[in-house]
Amino acid sequence: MNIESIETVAVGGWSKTGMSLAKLLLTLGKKVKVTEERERGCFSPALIDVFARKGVCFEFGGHSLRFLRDAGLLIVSPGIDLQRSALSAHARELCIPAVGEIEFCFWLTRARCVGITGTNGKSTTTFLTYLVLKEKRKRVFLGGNIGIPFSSFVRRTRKNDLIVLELSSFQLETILEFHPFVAALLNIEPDHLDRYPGYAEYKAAKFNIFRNQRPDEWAVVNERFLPEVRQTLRARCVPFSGGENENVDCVTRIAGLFQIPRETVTAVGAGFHGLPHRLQTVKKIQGISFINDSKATNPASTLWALQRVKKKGKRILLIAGGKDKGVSYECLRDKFSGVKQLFLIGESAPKIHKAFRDRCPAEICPSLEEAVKEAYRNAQRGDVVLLSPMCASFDMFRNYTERGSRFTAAVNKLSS
Ligand code: UMA
Repeated sequence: MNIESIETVAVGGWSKTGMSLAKLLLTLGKKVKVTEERERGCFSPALIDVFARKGVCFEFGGHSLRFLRDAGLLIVSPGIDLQRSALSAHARELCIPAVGEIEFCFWLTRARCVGITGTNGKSTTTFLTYLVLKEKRKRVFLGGNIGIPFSSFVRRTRKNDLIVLELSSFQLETILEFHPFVAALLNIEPDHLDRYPGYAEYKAAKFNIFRNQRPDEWAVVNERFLPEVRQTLRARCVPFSGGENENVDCVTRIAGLFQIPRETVTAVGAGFHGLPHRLQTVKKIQGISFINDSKATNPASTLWALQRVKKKGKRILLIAGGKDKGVSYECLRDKFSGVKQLFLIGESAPKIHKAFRDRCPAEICPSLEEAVKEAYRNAQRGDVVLLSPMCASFDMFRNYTERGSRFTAAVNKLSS
């Protein structure tokens, strides 16, 4: 794509990605227009003003055809579903290419990308991969779904650098030519079924990571999914075992491609104590441990957390619920033996209550803070109060980090 000839670029969504894209486009000398479905009142006026003064035009409260008329390219944030949004119809009518941020940034870099996708554990794997590659290479960048937009650093990347990207299915929906030098598929479990017609479509979006790869590139694939992806692969395939330690196995395979030995992965792993909001111990109060696993936004992720906590022989008081993503919770019914009591919050509380009420005592709480208090009241020395919601956070919080921080604050309040 020849972006030099494009004068005006439209950006869909005024959030982390949209802001970062607007900044990047301004430095590239483009005229920038931002279109956002929510009303202006939802956003910081001061921030809008900073960008408006630099010439950025805004449209809030919807996406109109008129606003896009003079744009030569549309770049969308991952949260925008092009299958449903009016933006795609407008772009088609105006014959404007519509791409995602990952694709656009890929056009701007000559560095090699290591892309990692999967349903669960991809942030941890991506971060660990970044740390391991840093052991050998000076210039390694980290970004993507992990919370650092690619557009925020792409201009600093150079030819021999490495870019480690966590890639969500949303980001992989809107690629055209993007092809990582190493593409890794960690695992796939039902998730985001509120966005996709079914599990097959969700998986297909993930498999896009391999779509444009070249024969001299690498596909690192969990062997459980090999039969399904084999036909898509054009790159050289490196399978890894999809067992208990799939995160570390995957990182070890990626490291091997850069001649980094297993021992380095083990050493880096030993010094890495996990990411915030992922099975993070907040504190112990009167022998009761409080664990923040707000990042668990689907049942498979919560199952993983339950298994880890159960291994230590602890009884669990589980706080769950949030924005339902159309997935079934039934797969967890037989795995609930270690759960002593369930405290439910958010939109999905009635649905989860129905699925588990015959398995363990379950109650619906009006807020996360109330759920924390209730769980504490019911816990005994040696128990674990675990926030592992199985759902997205957007019904009650800005994102999973805000949910995790509110949990931590509520726990801290118990002991103050
Ligand atoms: N919007 C529109 N029109 C629409 C739909 C949405 O204008 O039709 C607006 C929304 O009102 C919002 C913006 O577009 O203001 C959407 O932004 P976004 O949801 O893409 O949010 P960002 O803050 O840019 O965050 C995104 C990723 N969010 C999603 O994929 C939902 C972040 O992943 C990512 O960290 C960030 O880019 C940086 O790359 C979060 C996530 O929940 C962590 N990811 C999902 C997951 O991990 O399961 C995929």
